[in-house]
Amino acid sequence: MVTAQVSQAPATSPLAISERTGSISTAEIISILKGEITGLHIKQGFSLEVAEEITANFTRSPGLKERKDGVPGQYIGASHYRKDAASYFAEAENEQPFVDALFGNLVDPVRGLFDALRRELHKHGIELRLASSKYGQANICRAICWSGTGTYVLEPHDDLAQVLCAGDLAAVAKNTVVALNFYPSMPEAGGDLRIWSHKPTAADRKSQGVEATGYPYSTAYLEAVPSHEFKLQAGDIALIDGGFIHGVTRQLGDGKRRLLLNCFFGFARPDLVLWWT
Ligand SMILES: O=C(O)CCC(=O)C(=O)O
Ligand SMILES: [Fe+2]
Repeated sequence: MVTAQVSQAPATSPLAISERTGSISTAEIISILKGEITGLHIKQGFSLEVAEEITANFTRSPGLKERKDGVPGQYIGASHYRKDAASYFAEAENEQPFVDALFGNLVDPVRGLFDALRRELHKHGIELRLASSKYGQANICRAICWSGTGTYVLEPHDDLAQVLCAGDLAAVAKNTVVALNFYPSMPEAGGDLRIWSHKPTAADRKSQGVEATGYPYSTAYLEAVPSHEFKLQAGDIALIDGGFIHGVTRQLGDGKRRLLLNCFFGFARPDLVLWWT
């Protein structure tokens, strides 16, 4: 007798997407933290002049390095991905001057958002701070140009597995991990952020062999899952629930590079929100 192989399609979770032009508000950011919105795209969310200066500072930075952890890209700053607290916070301390130099004497839009959110949460008795340990303190953001060569410059992944495996931050992964992205430079076409209607469970990760990393999910796994594409331009801001699978489409043409400033935050306790990279 032949037993039919039933391959189960991943369970879909609905996406709640909000896209508009203008200034970001702390109320919207808090909606993502609470899991009410899955993705928020603010077009022209920060100044193009600032965006250009950050891009120029990135390009000429002596701190610019090639990633060596299996995710192709060039970066400034530190990533908790596949690291324990000791290595991550030590790296963040070393990188601090290079991250600061990205902003030179500009009024830093990432710090501006952090400060506004901190003030608002404080009114509700909630503290917002950079994650830290005896080894050091997280940076406000990291800057990255992805350089994958397939369909995606950054393969489909979730941002939760890396947090679950980082012992010091694991408490945050029980809640929404918000990924905050600023785009100082974007190509004319492509380089879009695609988010799939699927929030993998531990069992899903295990079935895909990505328990420790959440990266990468195969095209075959995502084939039947609906998705949404954020069409991004320089000066845009995008926030997503990082528990949903997302990836970045290939850049078309050889115009401007795609540069991203990225960080994560989430509730570690009902009265504490931590921020890291
Ligand atoms: O480059 C982007 O738009 C998304 C980046 C991202 O998903 C990440 O850094 O984990
Ligand atoms: Fe991500």
